[in-house]
Amino acid sequence: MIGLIATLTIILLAVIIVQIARISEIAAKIRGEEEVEAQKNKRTAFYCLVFLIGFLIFCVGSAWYYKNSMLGYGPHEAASAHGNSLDRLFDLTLFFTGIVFVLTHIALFWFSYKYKADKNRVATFLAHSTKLEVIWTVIPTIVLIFLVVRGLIVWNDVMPDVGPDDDYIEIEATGYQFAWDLRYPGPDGKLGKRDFRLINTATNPLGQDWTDEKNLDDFMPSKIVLPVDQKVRVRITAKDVLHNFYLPHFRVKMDAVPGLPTYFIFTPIKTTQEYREELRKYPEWQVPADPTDPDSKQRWEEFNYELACAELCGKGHYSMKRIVEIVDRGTYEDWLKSQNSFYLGNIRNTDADPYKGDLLKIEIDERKVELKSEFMSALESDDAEVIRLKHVFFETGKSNLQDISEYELDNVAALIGENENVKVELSGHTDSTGDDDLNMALSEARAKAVRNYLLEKGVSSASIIAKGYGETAPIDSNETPEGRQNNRRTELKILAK
Ligand SMILES: [Cu+2]
Repeated sequence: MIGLIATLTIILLAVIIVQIARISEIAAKIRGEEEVEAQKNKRTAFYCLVFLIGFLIFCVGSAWYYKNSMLGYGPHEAASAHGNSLDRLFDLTLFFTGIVFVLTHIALFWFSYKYKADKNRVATFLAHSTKLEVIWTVIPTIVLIFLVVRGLIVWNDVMPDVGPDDDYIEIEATGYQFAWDLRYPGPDGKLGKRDFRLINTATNPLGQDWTDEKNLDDFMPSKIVLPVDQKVRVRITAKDVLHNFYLPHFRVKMDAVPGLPTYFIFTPIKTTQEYREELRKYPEWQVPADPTDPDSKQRWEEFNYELACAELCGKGHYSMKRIVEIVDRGTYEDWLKSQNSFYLGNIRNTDADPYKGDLLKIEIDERKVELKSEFMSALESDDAEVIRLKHVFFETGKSNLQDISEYELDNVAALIGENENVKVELSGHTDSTGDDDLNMALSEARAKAVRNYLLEKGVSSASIIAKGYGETAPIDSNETPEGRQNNRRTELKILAK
């Protein structure tokens, strides 16, 4: 129906235009060509003036109407430390170009009006005017020098790299068609080495070199989380074509170039929640986020900072969005703890792992924390809780401790030493393979070996007893290799505290 009306309207307009043209032709014949031409000129000149006024009102009006949607205005003040200086630079440029824009438009249309065709007037011929040349060279030069110098000052303020003594977090973003791989350095605070020859889409998307220990704790989250008021350096790279790392709310924008690492340094100064509170003051943000569901949360509540790709890099370009969350220091630390190393989750003890079978420093450190919290909660608990000494290993069929057990046992010795009144039982357990009596003897010998080690480390003999349980207290099935492995174990139980 709408299509039909539109078609009819167009046909009607065409007919009207043709008719007007005909009437003008006939009128021209009657009144003479010249007079009609003069009238046409007058009309056009008048329309030029009308257009000028309408156009300028439209420009100012639309800027006013959309002012709260523009970065740098309304609720969209920059959320980074450097952002404000960039915004003011844009304001300054807009001020000068705005003046030029208005003046040139007024001149253009006013002249068209004032000097419309007049048969009594002859054009002035001006071959050269030094004065004019000087004016239109000197004024733009002064304005441009001012803008360029201001720009350079801001550039030098925003773009320098971090110094050796700076306190900053370094993260990494790698663009590819069509997503970002994000990488955080893990507890050591350092990103590990990469080599493009090691890239494997399935098992090693970034080509991390696992022989570099700095890689072992790196993790790859699905969103960027950063603490407020903390300087951040982002390493930016790309794997295939040109992308662009763009955080509009922080005024961060940098090309991600394959083979040429770039970076950007910024300090977020508003948490996501603080930014939402700013938006909340504006009526256009107080409407349901989902227009079809009036009960959905409001737009300001659903707001999130985002990372986008600002390079038109292919047809899936729009999907390169990632959420950015700015939080307080405590929330950030908790989030860090909840993240798991890519290496430990995907590579550890696979064929790609150069440390297959070895115990790693990060595992030893993690275990120390875990053992301490198990020991502490056993101390606080009213039940006699059992702690499994996961990192105590013996030579097969013997009671000789393997060297790597020392970490775990040194930690146990320290924990008992810190709690003077504590009394513990060390128990040895075997699986059901082989003779019952031999298993009992072996488990006793192993428990004693652990006790002896702890005594050597200065634990008082009154606080530990050692006991062998043989195969009598399994915690898993003896039918499977994993079950049997679980049953061969050393445990610690707190008897008194
Ligand atoms: Cu892209």
